[in-house]
Amino acid sequence: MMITSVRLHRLSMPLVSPFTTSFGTEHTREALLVEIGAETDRGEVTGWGECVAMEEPLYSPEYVDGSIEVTRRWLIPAVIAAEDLVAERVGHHLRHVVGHPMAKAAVEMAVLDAQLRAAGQSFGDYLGGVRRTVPSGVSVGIQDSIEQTLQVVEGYLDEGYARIKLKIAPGWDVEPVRAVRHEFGDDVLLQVDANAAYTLLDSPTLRRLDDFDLLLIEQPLAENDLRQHAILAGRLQTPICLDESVVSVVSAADAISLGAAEVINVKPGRVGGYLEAVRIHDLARAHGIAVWCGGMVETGLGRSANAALASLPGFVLPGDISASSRFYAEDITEPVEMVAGEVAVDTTPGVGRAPLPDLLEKYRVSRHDVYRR
Ligand code: SMG
Ligand code: MG
Repeated sequence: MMITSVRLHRLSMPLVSPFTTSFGTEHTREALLVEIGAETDRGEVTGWGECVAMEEPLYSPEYVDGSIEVTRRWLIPAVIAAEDLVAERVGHHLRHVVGHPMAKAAVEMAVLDAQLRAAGQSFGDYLGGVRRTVPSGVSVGIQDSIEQTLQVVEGYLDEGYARIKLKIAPGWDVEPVRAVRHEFGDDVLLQVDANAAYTLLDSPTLRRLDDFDLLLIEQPLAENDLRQHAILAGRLQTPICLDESVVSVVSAADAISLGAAEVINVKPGRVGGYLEAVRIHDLARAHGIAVWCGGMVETGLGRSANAALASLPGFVLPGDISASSRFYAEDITEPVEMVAGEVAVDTTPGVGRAPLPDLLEKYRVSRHDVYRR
């Protein structure tokens, strides 16, 4: 294909309620979308990608304004210069730029969306999905009180979510988990996410979580602490799942061989794209390591693409793939719905959803016309 135009859209979307993690509180999602116009042998198509970098570099080093800059100055010029552009080679064309996996992932997603729209193939079919719906888990932020936590969890269970993930931080761990287990019983699929807030010295506290039959504990220690995660794994019964630490298939291979991860949270943005995400899925599956699809508070665009990824056979645990309504009163695409604990995988060509023009305009704070042929 030949790229004929590239536009970046920076959006500011209010969240239905503040989302607090061990690293901060979000009130809005500062989303970044990549729109690529392309000429293919089957005509003109538009492809959309979503960059999952957050407003501030607190979850990972990337942040929205930096992603706009690196995409505009280095990533787009590199793909424009490529001959015979196909999605499978985007990663290769961008390999000289160090880091910035979330920005690269968004460019690759937009090219892949365009390519699949032209080919008439859905994201799920292309990636190798084997399910029509995927189980929908919900991520519950840190609340002001145990009482409020129980109320919020009850609401999500009543809606039908298949799994609850509680965000934890030092001082907010054993008690909320105990309360939720006690109130809702042993059948609730329950897990926790620390977003790297602990150190190995906290292992006595973390070991107390073994009493609550959690599916996993996600990213207890810092991003670079692979060896320490392996040591912690020997001290806990609760399986350790890595999120922030796994930034590529190489780091997934390191984590698996070190015994640092019994489970991996796969987020396409964090690892540089959906194609690298599939490689991690394949590697983990070959090692008998479970994976599940993480979430980055995506709009309907990224949410739909994540559901497609989660339909691959190695995604054996419910993902952080909730309904649009979990975060947004109004999404910029047709909203993603959760029905009886499942989200349907879109089957129309490409990602299957695109921003609705008037909503895109409503929530857009800036537009960057990066390229026009
Ligand atoms: O999209 O459902 C979602 C959010 C899931 O908790 C979630 N994501 O570390 O896994 C994680 C966090 C990263 C974003 S926190 C603002
Ligand atoms: Mg996480």
